[in-house]
Amino acid sequence: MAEPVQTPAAFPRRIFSGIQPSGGITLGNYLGALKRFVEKQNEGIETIYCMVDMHAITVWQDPAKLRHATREGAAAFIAAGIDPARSILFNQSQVSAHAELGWIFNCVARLGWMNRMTQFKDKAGKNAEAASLGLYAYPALMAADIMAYHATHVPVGEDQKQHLELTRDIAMKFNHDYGVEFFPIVEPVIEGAATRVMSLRDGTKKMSKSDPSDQSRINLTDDADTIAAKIRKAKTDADPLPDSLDGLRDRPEARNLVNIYAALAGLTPSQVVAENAGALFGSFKPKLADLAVAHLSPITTEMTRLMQDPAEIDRILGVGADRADAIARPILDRVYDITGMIRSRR
Ligand code: AQP
Repeated sequence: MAEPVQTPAAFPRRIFSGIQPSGGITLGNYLGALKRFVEKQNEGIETIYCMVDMHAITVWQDPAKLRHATREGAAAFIAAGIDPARSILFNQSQVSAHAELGWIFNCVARLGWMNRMTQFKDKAGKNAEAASLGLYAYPALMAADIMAYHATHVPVGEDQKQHLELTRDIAMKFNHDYGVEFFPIVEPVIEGAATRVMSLRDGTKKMSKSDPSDQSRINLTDDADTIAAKIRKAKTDADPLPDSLDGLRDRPEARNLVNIYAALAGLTPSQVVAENAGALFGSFKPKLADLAVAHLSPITTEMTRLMQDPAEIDRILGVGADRADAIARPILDRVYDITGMIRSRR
């Protein structure tokens, strides 16, 4: 679709992003998303972050586990450096504007667009008939999450790129159909050396919270020994590291470990390869394990401390939800007005 004429002054830079409490937060979520969220907050941009619990229930979640994962995810945000006084941090279901705008976007998004979403195909698998309607509609709710705040930039991992393109299409169609310049056209922010962290067991598969194998991922709750053991057992090959990235083209597992090292060390993958040319994995893996433990252990320790006071986490999420609602409600009221819905309650 063609880019509409934008009025940038009308849409000040605002960041929104979220993580599903569909399990524990992984190294993939951390490097692809959470670490970036902290950087954006520290750049002084207005940042709104969310545990997207309504997205999580698009596949079955045990209620007690969902509650725990939501709190644990919030603890991970704070432990990683999100300051709830500077960023808005809340859980999605406490701000009903998400669901309300989600419905309106269900009526804007076209079936043909939704049918192209590869994440639905991956998650629904062969038995798509048995998948929930929510899983299919997920990207329209995600568009609503972002547009409820007129967010202009969304830091995400590579896997969310297609959903952000759909968000742009929905915003453009809404603006076009109603003859307004109401929604901004969002920019994906996909940055860094590890925008797609792969499974430790299969370098062609994304590292994921819901992978049945715990060995496939590093969780932010893993202790130092577990992290080291998972990296030691990570699938690799017998060849040494090459002296340039070209030499990793057909070696997805090796490339993955190099990318993880680069993201944790604040280097580029080329620098990591140049510094470790000729090294065998027998020596590279312990270096990577030390780096991962040094980086993640303080976060894990702080998460454990925060989780000892769940009521305080709930309080922080409640305050964040009030602040989020104060931004989203007037935007939603305008949407009802634009779409012709009578609002006459006192
Ligand atoms: N492997 C990954 N590498 C880099 N970034 C990743 N993200 C997810 N996996 C990786 C990014 O993390 C943010 C939150 O993702 P999500 O919780 O909304 O859902 P997801 O993308 O479906 O992540 P998971 O871990 O695979 O969850 P499940 O297993 O429940 O589906 C997003 O910015 C995402 O790009």
